[in-house]
Amino acid sequence: MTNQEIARIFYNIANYLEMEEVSFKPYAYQRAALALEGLEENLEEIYKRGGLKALEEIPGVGKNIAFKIEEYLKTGKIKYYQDLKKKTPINLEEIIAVEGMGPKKVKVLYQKLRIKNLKDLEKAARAHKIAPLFGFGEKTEKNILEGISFLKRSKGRFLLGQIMPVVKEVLEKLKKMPEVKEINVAGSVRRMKETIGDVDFLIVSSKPEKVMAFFVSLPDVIKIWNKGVTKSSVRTRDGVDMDLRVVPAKSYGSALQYFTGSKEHNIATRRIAMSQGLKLNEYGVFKGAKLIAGKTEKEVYQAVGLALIPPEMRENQGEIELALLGKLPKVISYQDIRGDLHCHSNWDGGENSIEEMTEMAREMGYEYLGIADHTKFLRIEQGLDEKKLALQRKEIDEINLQLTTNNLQLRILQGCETNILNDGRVDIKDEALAKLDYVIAGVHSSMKMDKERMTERIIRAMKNPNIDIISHPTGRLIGRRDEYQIDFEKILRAAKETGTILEINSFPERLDLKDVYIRKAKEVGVKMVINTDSHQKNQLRFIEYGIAQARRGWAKREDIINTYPIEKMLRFLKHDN
Ligand code: DGT
Ligand code: CA
Ligand code: CA
Repeated sequence: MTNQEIARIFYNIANYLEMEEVSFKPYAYQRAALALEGLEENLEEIYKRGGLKALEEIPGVGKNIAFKIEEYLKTGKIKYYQDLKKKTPINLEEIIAVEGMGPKKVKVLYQKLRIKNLKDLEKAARAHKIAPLFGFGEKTEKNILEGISFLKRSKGRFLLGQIMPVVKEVLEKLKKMPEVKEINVAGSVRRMKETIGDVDFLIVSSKPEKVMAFFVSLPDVIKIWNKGVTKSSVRTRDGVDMDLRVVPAKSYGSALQYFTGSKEHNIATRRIAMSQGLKLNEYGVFKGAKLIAGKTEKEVYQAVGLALIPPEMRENQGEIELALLGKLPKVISYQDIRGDLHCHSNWDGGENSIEEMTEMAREMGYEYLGIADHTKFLRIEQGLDEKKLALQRKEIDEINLQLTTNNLQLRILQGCETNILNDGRVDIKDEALAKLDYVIAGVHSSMKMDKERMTERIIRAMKNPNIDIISHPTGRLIGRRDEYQIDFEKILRAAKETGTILEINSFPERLDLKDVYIRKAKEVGVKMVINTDSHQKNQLRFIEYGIAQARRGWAKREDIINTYPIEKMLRFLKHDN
């Protein structure tokens, strides 16, 4: 939003000026920034309505500052600010974000210790170089380190799977209010990105004050950053920031489009609009001053000549070009999955019995469920050996018999998740594997191999005719562990040749394959399966996150084998396709 952007620039200008010990001027910029932040009306509107003169009527905005606002509205930047930034090689904004740091302190730190950014600051504080400086001391140094550590924590992004339950709960509560006419979550949550910075809600309301009051007093709110009529921001107990914006009904679609992002997608769609002599912003699509679309997202996209693009695809990765040509792929939907092939039971130390997992699969309306317990190499997880697999087979046969007797469609399949050993063999005899309905293999040890060996290791496993699926193919744990070193293109070629299925693991911290790899696999025609890797029955619900990643990777229904009825799915699994 322009008002906030300009306010932020003015705060920065004030800080630069303060650092240079200019008198009075910093105060003028701060006052203006404060005024802009609190404005109800958008600066673009004000300017359109009354030009420079209208800008000058804003309290705290004089002639000089009004000129700068005009410059920003016209060019997207303010030269005075650019010059200030060029003159000082310090990332002032970054350092000042640390609690207790102000422009004057930053100046001293730069003069004495050449501290230019947050990294420099942390290094100096850790090396105890700050405490001896005049006017600083032990306590300040400690505060700086604490401030930095807090910043890092609060800057940390959340996993989609951590955020989603919170989002759903808030949505439910707000939806129940009669004053809420429309509501949706926007931003990265709506795009189902693997990690989330903050949550953005959008509503249409007949009584915004009432909704805002309710929102900021939700039981989990521990801090109110801002409470206004059109926007409120809060932080929850878990450290999640949430914004709630109220928009007029006639702009709901365009606001949803704008706040869903991504920013890159928005910039590109706006350019498309401009090329057609139209203007697109969060208020609508305009031809001259006339609003021609804005109520729904679909009409907004249509007005600029685009098909409606699924939120998960809005990353400006080529989707807009396809939408222009009417050639968007029809991506898999959240209802398309017929079963889950990677679930653990209490046989290998999972939480629930096969029966309990079966019950949950019924609740989810699945047609099949694959139990794929760990095998013997993973002793900590009580991996199954050949004998135990045979015993488990009996239990599964029995459950299937009951299901059939009761005329239920669901079928339980027996798989297993074997371990790919260092040389690419797996830890169960082939005769035992051949008796199972299917076999998953995954890397669970020696993850730091060099690229060539790791690639060969996985390819060798794929070449085993008994192995049908590779689980979590790149091994990453979001925010904790990088991918293994692998040559993904080579892995894809081998998967194609051997008919091996690559897993899209839905576990919130895995999401592996990730979106870009899914797209590559799809492009070369490698089939995938969306699994949850559940170790507990409720985790079967994680499937939503896997489907979301598949949509972000533009996968269609036919790219994913567990969208097929069981017989066809099994044919793909056993690679006689
Ligand atoms: P996050 O919160 O970091 O996970 O990511 P987003 O995408 O939710 O980003 P956020 O919350 O900063 O803003 C929500 C949406 O608003 C964003 O996806 C696109 C739109 N937006 C924000 N800032 C700008 C901007 O400067 N220009 C444009 N065109 N759109 C923006
Ligand atoms: Ca956001
Ligand atoms: Ca936001």
